[in-house]
Amino acid sequence: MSYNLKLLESFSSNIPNSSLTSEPNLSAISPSTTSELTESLIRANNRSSRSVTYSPADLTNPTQTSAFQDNDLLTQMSVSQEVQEIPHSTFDNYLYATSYPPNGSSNPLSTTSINPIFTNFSVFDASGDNTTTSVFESGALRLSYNLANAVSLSNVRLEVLRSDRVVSTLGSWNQANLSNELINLASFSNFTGGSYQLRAVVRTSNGQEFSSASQAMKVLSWNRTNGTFAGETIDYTAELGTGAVIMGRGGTDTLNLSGISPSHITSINGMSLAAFNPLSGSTTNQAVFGGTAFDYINLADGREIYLQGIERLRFSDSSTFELQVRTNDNFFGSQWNLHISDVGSAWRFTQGTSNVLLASLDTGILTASGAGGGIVDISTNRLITDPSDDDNFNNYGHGHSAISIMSATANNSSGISGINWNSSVYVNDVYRGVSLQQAIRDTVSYARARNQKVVFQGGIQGNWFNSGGTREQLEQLIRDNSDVAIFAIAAGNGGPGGNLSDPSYLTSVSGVAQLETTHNNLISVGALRNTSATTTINGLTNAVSVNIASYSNRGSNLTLMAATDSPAMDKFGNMRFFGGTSGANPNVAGIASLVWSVNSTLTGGQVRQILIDTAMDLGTPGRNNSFGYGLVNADAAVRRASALQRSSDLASLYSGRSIFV
Ligand SMILES: [Ca+2]
Ligand SMILES: [Ca+2]
Ligand SMILES: [Ca+2]
Ligand SMILES: [Ca+2]
Repeated sequence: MSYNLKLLESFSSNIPNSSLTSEPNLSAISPSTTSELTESLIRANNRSSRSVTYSPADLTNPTQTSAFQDNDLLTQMSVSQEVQEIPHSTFDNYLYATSYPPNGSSNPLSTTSINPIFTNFSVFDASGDNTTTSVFESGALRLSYNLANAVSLSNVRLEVLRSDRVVSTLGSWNQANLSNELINLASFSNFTGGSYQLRAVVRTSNGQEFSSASQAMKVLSWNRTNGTFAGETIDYTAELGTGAVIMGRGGTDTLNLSGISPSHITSINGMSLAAFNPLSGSTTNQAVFGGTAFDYINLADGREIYLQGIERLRFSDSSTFELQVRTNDNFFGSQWNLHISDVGSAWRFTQGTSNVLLASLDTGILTASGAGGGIVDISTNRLITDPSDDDNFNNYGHGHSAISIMSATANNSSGISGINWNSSVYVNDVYRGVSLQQAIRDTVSYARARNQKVVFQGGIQGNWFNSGGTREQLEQLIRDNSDVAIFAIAAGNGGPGGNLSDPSYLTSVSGVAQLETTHNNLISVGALRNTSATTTINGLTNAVSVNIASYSNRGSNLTLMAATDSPAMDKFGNMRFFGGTSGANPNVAGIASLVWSVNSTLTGGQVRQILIDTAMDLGTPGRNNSFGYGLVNADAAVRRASALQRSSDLASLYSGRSIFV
C-alpha cells in the first residue's frame, strides 16, 4: 500500500486523542489503519519499511469499521484486503483478546502484567541550545524511550498532537528501547510554528495500543537574513518570527537589536551576557542547526535568535557588545584579509592547536649569514627550520611574509596578528634549499611522527612538477597523505601585472595548483582585491567592493578565493601589503589549520570540502571560473567543523549546498 504524506496526515488528524489511553481500548481506533499511516510516513522518510500484522481483535471488534467512516474509501478497501489475507491459524496465538470480560467492562482481567509500559519517554530539541522543549521549524528532535514488558511489541510511533488531535506521526520503531534517536523535522512540513504535545504509542502484536505521557513541544517559526562579505548592520525585527536565523557572513557585522535592551536578554549560549568571554568557552554550548553551529540568544519573551558571522550586538540603548576576538597588534585593524573572512569570529573556537602543523613551501625564513634582516613578529620557538633554508630569494622575504600571515605572534602589541597563534611551523625553502618533493616528504614524516595534521601554504607558481622527482611521484605523494595533509597553493600570477606570463591564465590555474582537480586535499587559491576605497567599521578595515586581481590565474580548476594585499611583516620588520596570489594562499592555509584545530578527526579532503561548502559565493551564483567556490570564510568553516565534531549525526543531515551559509 502506498499513500502520499498529505493524505495520511489528514486522515490521522481525524483520530481523537481519547482513542489512546494507558489501558487497552480497542473501540475507538483502528490500530491497523494507524499502523499503515506510520508505515507510509516511514517510507516517505526513506526509513526501512515494516510488515504489519493483525490480530483477532482487529477483526472481531464490532466498532472497528466506525473508525473508517470518515476516511478515504481506498484506505478502507486496502486494509480489508490485507486483513483477509491473514490465515486463521495465526489467530490462535492471540490470547490477550480473550482476557476481556464479555460484559464489556473496561477493566482487563489479567493482562496488565504482560502489557508493555513506558518506563521512560523523552523527546527534546536536538540542537543543544538551552531550550529543550522548543525547536526551530525544520530542526530536529531526539527521542528516547524504554518499554517494560515489551515481549508483544509490534512497534512504537511518535505522535504529534495539537488541541488534543493527532496531527502527525514522526516515525515508527520496533525496538523496546531507543536512545537519542534523531528525527529530522525538515521532513514534516506541517509541523509549523505553535504549541504541540508529543507522545509515544506502543502497539502490541495483537493490536492493543498504549501511550506514554505526553510532553509539550513548542515549534518556533523563523525567517533568515543573510549578509555578504561586506561589514553590515543587520536589523533584528519581530517580523523575523519567534525564532530568527541571522548570518552576517564576512566583514565586521553588527546585529542591531532595536527595541531590545541588555536586560531583555535571558542568555547567550546559555550564559549571561556578563559571563560571555569570546576567548574562553563561548562556543561550547552553541546550537547545531542547518548543518552548522549557531550562537543563540534567548529573549525574556520566549523569542530566540540564532546567529553567526556577527561580530557585535547593538542594543536599544545604543550600547554595544563585542562577540569577536580582537587583538592589540599594531596593524590588526588594517588586516582586511582577516576581517573579510571573519577570522576574529573563528578565533572564538580556536587560535590553533598542537594537533596541527603549519608548513611553508616558499623561500624559507632564515637569513643567510651576513645578509640583512631577521625573523620579525614570529615566535622562533614555533619554527622548525633547516639552516640550508634561507630567505634571500626575494629581498624583503617572500617566505617570511607568507609565514607571518599564517602565524605571526598575536597580542604582542607589535606587527600583525597571525591567523594561527599556536601551531608550530615547518619552514622549507623550496627555491634554494630543498626540492619540493623532499620538502613535502620531510614535513609529512615530521607531522606523522607527532600525530599531527599538516597544512601546507605553497607560494609556488609555474612548473614545479619535477622538483625532486617525477610528476607522477609528486601526485602520489599528495594522494598518499590525503588523510593528514592539505595543500593551499597559489593559483599563479599569470595575467596582466603579474610576474608569470601565462597565456592560459584565464582558463587554468598554474602549475601544481592544477592538481586540485584530481586531488581532494589540494586547493588552488585565487587573489581577491579591493576595487574601491575601504571603510573602517569598529576600527577594522572592511572591503566595500572586490574582484579577482587582474593577474590572478582562474578557470575551471580555481577552487577558492582569499584576500591578497594582506598586511604581513617582512624580514626587516616592516609591514607590507603582501600581494600576488602568494598573498592569498597563506590565508587559506591558516584558516584550514583552524578547521583542523577544531576537529582533528577530519581528513584533508574533508577539510577542503568544508572550506568549499562554507565559502562566500561571489559573481554568478554557484561555482564559476572567476571565483571558484567563492571567498573562504573562517567563521563558517570552523562552525561546520565544530558541528560535525559535537553532533555528527545531526550536522550530517545537511551537506554541500544545503548547509546554512
Ligand atoms: Ca530549543
Ligand atoms: Ca557581512
Ligand atoms: Ca562577519
Ligand atoms: Ca604581532
